[in-house]
Formats: sequence, structure tokens, C-alpha cells
Amino acid sequence: MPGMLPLTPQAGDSRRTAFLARIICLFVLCGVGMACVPAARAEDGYDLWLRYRAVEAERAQAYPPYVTQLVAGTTTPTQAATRTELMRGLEGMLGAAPAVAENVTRDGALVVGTAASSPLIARLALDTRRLGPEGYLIRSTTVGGKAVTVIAANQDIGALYGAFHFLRLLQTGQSLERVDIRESPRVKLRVLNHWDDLDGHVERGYAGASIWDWHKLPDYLDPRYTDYARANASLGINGTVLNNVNSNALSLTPMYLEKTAALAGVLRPYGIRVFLSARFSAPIEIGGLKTADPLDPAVQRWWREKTDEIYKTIPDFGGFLVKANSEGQPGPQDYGRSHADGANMLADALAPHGGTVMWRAFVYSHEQPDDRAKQAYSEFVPLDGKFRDNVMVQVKNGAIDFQPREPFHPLFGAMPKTPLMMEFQITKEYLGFATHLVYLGPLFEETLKADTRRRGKGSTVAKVIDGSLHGYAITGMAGVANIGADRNWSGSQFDQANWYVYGRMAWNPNLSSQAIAEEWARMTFSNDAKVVTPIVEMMMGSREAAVDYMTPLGLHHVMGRGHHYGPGPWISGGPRADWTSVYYHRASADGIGFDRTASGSNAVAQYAPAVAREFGDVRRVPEEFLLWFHHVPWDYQTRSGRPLWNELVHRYTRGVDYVHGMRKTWDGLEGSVDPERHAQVAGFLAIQEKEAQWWRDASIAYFQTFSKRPLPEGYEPPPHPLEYYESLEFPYAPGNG
Ligand code: GCW
Repeated sequence: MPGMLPLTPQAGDSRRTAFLARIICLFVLCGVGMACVPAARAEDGYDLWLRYRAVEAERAQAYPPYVTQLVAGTTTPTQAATRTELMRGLEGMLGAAPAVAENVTRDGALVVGTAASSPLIARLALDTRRLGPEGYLIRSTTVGGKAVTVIAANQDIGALYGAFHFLRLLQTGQSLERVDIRESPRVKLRVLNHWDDLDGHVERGYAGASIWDWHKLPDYLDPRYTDYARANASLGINGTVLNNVNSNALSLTPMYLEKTAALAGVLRPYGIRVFLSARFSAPIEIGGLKTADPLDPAVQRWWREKTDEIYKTIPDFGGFLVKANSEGQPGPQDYGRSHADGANMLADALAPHGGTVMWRAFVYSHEQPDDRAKQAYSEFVPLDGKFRDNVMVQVKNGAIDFQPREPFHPLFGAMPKTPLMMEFQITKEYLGFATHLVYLGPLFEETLKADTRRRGKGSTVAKVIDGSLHGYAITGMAGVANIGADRNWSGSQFDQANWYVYGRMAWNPNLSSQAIAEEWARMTFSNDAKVVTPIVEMMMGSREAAVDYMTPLGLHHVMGRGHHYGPGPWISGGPRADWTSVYYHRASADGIGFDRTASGSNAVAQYAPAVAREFGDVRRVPEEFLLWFHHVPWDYQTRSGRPLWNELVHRYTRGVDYVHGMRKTWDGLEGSVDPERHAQVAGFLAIQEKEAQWWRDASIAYFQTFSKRPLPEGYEPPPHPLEYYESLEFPYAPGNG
């Protein structure tokens, strides 16, 4: 009742009190130089790297002179999002949001916008010409004699990206004095691929159900969609394919397009365009046609009309992603047409609207394969130059399938007239699902730095992807998302780093995975070197450790059948040879490995001559690819001096040891990381340790039946006979199907 004192505290009151307490804490305690430690908050990982927790006392004192006022527009939704993010971040980190002002009236103002949105920025006449539509600059300067920091861009989205960068400076403990940063993305299309089905299942998803609640869309817009957009925009991701490449034609029906349009509305202010995976046979399934032949005029008309309809609902729709004639998906080859015929038909429908086709090169024939690793190259290279300008061919990093380690895909560098985009897998289908701590930065970096030698030395995959090697007009990178409805988004705390590093490398494929790991660790856990250093160290060796305990020396595709969970080197039989493990490792009494040299499948010949010579020569091939390209005897002498069998055992064991080490390191961080996240990581590391051991033991038990050699001295034999490992079954392993 009005006028009466409430008997119990009201929610608003406690928020106000907490806020006041923080302000008092900051200005009183920190003002007299005392430590200001805000009460520890339980954390479940939902905030990702955008936690904006209070910075330590000394830094909190150093920052306010640079962020006393905020001069930023709110006319457009993107401007509003920019301002809200800055207020939220600065308030979180410094205890109080800056004063919002129309003009600079004191030292320390932060001025944000474009020449069009801010007369002040227009007057500063900054040179933004080479920044492009998404770039930005952040610079310390003066306005009317007052010291200010300016975040300027050509378009609103650039200013939003700049704001996230500015916040990152504070989050990672950097100085705001004399800042001079210019950034623009090296790759135009930076997209996530969700393998999410309309029923909420996520193919190869280990983070719960799909975040897209199709049933409640378009009416209910989960606030989580906005947080998804913020997280992606903070990395510069500017597109998202909402549905699985194993697609359902219903996604293209009016009912689902309305739902997609609602999502597009949430993502738009954050610079994210939506794309859809298009099912090639949709004209038959939802269009009532008898064929999906891309050269049939009725089919072409159907796609044109469907595309026009999409653009009526979603004017900035990005385009289609297509998996065709691969693993049972329909495609142009069903009608004797080529991938180019199929892609061009869709490209023609999208072109008037500015849309793009991303046509996947992950294909392999329905017949018994020659060598699966060769098929994409054989099918696509003859089509170079035959695709429309708005088609990109999307190529997985390696020729088989997202293995813990693969040599770079031979298509990179081999299609100079066709923009090739990279497809990385962020979700860890072959790398221990969500429970193994495996930081993928080194995998991405290794691929991007690989030298195709197509135009002499230094023709790196990164230069193919950023377009500089062949002068591609459009460029792109896709990451198969690891995002789901779990509170921590990615299924584990450390898998957030894989989303993060993907986004950062899509923006700039030349960044170092170590620098990104450090940035992420600081934002996600703490700026304290005692926390950052061990975490980065754990992360940086974690991928090599997974290679060691799963697929050392170039072994590949030896996981459990179908679900890919755990070891399955014994897998044989079934519908296709190239869905078995024995096809890939070829272990026998005389040795192990897939001969891909001239005496075998000759897949090496698909690389540039300089690379083919290196990979094809057993003495020169990098040892990590030894068994990928060569079949060698069990007593083959490896570079360590150990015979191959001993080297294999050594590497399997080394991988397990690394995981022991990670557990110890993490235990040492108890008390330095909030208890909830610490406990979850500790629990998952225990699972990883058990499973790494299982991988090692099962693999050794199996390969020993061929090598017929004892374990080298000092190495423990597997505790169970091979039959035990072979008998394990996991019918409900997640992500399958
Ligand atoms: O890695 C394999 C997966 C399939 C996936 C396919 C692809 C979407 O096992 O689940 O299907 O690749 O990339 O198309």
C-alpha cells in the first residue's frame, strides 16, 4: 500500500542497495588504495567472454579518466546496441556507467559513431577510407582541448565492432593511453553453420538441444538470441546458417520462413545475416514438382520464386548453404548434372537480391571409392571457372573429415577461379565431444599457415581464404557451431574458447592461436598471471595431446562407428569400406598406414609438385603425417630413433600423461577460479583422463595383434584384453544421427 514501509525487502531495493554498495566500495575503498574485491558471484559460464566483472583496484583507478562520458548516437538499432553494450561493459568493469552526453564537455569522453551518425566525428575528419564497411579505428585524440577516445567507422556495424574491441582492451587489462588501432576484417563472410534440426536435435552437438526454439517462434523471442548475437558480434561473425546441412525442405515453407524472419530481426542490429541450408530436392518435396533437375525451367522458376518470397520476408537474407550428392543428400548429379549446374541455378535466383551460395565440397561418391581423400578434388577442380560470381565452394580443412589432425585439403590453391571458403568444425565430433579439453586454435592455425606452394613459397591456405593469393572477389570462412541450449552454451567452459578462436581467426586468419588463448583466458577467467599462464599452457598443448592419445603419427578415422565416440580401430564391414577404420589404417603383419604415394592411391599427386614431393617421400614427410601418406613396417625407424611400434606406444602414452598434467594444473587453480566453473572443468578433466587412457589401451591392444611386439620397457600393458574394448557399446552417445 502506498505510504507503507514494505515488510520484506523488494527486488528493486536490493538491486539499488547492491549498486550503491559497489559504488561506495569503488570510490571509498579503491580511492584510498585498498583492495576492492566484489563478493564472488556464482558463475555458470552463461556470460561467455563478455563477463565484464569489476577490474582490480589499481586498474579501476587508471581507467576512469578515459571513460567519464559517452557521446554516442542511438538513432538506429545498431547504434542503440553499441551504446547499451558500452554502458553495460563499463558499468560492470568500473562500477559505474559513464555519463551520457550530447557533446564532449570534459576530459575522458568516449566518442563513438560514424561521420553520418555523429557531427563530431564528421568534424574530426578521420581517415576511415581504407576501413571498409565493417572496419573501425580507435584513437586517443582531443576535441575542443579535451582528451577523448574516438571509436570511428564508416558504418554503424564498424562502430559496434570497435566498441567490443574497446571493451576488450579493458577486459584484458590493457592501457587506454595513446590508443591507435585500425582494424578491418580480412575475410568478408564469417559465418557459423548450425547443424540444428527443426525438432531441436543438433547433429554432432554436445551442448544440449538447439538454441532455436522453432515451436515458439516467431512469437516468443528468447532473450538468449540477443546474447547469441552479442557474443558473435564481439568476434565479428556476420552470418549464421540456422539449419543443418542435412536439411529439411520444410525450412523453406512460409511457416518456417516467418520464424527465420523473426530471428533475423533479432540478429540484424548486430550485423548478422541469416542463411539457410537448402535441400536440393525441395521443389519436389514442398513444390509439388516431379523433378529437381537444375536445368529444368520449371525447377529454375520454382527456386526464383522461392528466393523472391524469402527476400520479401527477410530483405537482407544471406543466401543458401548446400550439401549435395554427399552422404545420401540429393543433388544435381541425381540428374546427370554437375555441382556447377546445381550451384549456378541457385546463384541465379539469389543474384538479383545480392545473396550468395555456399556450395560444399564435402562429397564422396556412392560407389566403392578409389580413395575417399581424393574425391572432392577430382570432382571440383574440373569445374574451376564454371561457377557464377556469387558462388563460393566451402571446403573442409582436410580431405577426410575434421580429424584431430589432417594435412590441408588439396583443393586449397587448386581452384584459382573459384572463391574457396574454409569450413572448420568447432564442435568436437572427432575430438572428445564436450568433455575433453581440446583447444582448437593450434589446429586452425596449422591449417591456415600450411603452404600450398601453388604460387611459390608462402602461398598459404590463409592467403587462399583471404583472397589475396588468387584475387577472389568474395571470401569466407565457416565454423560448424558448438552452440546449444546448455547454460554454458558450448557444453563445457573450455569449448567456449573454440567458438571464440574461430571467430577471431575468421576476422583475421593470421592471428596467433596463443595470443587468442591468452585473450580469451583473461576475459573468461582472470587477468592474474597466476591463472592466465597455466591455463594458456594447458590449452596450447591440449590438441597435440588429443592427437597423441587418439590418432598419433597420421592415423585417422579410427573412432567408434557412427557416433564417433571413443576408439574403434577394429571397425570393419558394413555398407561402405570408407566408413570403416581398417580402410584408413590398413594395419597388417607387415606394417601400418595408408599408402597415398604413387605406389598406392597417389593422393599426393593432388598437391602442388613441391608439396607432393615432400608428402610422398617417406624420409621427408612431416612425421605427424607419416601414416596418412605411407604404409611402413612395424620396425620402421622414426626420427626419435624408436621403431614405429615403440613410437606409437610412446605417443599414446604421452597423450595420457598430458591429461594427467592438465588435471594437476587445474587442481592448482582451485580458489583462483570461481567454484562452480572450477568444479565442472575438474569433473570433465577426470572424464578426459579416463577416456584418454581408454583410447591408448584399446588402440595398443588392437594394433599389437598385428605388430606382435611386446610393449617397450617401462610402458604399462593395457589392463584388459582386446575383446573387452571391442565389446563396449554406446547406443545413446550424443550428437549422432
Ligand atoms: O563429419 C561428418 C559428420 C556428419 C556430417 C557430415 C557433413 C552434417 O559425421 O554428421 O553431416 O560430416 O559434414 O556433411
